[in-house]
Amino acid sequence: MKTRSLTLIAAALAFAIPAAASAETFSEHFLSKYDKDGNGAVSLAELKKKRTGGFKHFDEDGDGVLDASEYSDLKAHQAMQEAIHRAEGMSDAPRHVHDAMSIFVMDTNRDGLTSAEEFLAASVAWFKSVDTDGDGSLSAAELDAI
Ligand SMILES: [Ca+2]
Ligand SMILES: [Ca+2]
Ligand SMILES: [Ca+2]
Repeated sequence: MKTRSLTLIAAALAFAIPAAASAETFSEHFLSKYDKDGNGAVSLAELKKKRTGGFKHFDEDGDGVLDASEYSDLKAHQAMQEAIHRAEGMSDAPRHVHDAMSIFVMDTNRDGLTSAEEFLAASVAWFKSVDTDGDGSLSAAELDAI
């Protein structure tokens, strides 16, 4: 009987994964994380606040810079998120977002560390590249165009 119920669970999972695929678009996912005032768009202030929190989370020793070990934790976390989104059938947008948070982009003084300032500056540059109508906020349409 146990085998039978496992088979049923497997069948249910096989059904549930494609169903989840169409459940959330990239913009819905991004807005749920970043749009704190719920107006359907992400302002630069909202992005900075969320990214500042993210930086503090990964700056484990709290010295204001991401060293190689902290940076590799950040990248491992991002790779895991990308794998989950891929399995859910989301577009490749998460990878593009994470590419903008690469040390090659962020570490502008080339000291091998990412400071909080460098981290935020890269986020602001990314924000401006996605805000194609230049109104200072990221709409669902702009996010889905990534
Ligand atoms: Ca908002
Ligand atoms: Ca650190
Ligand atoms: Ca915009």
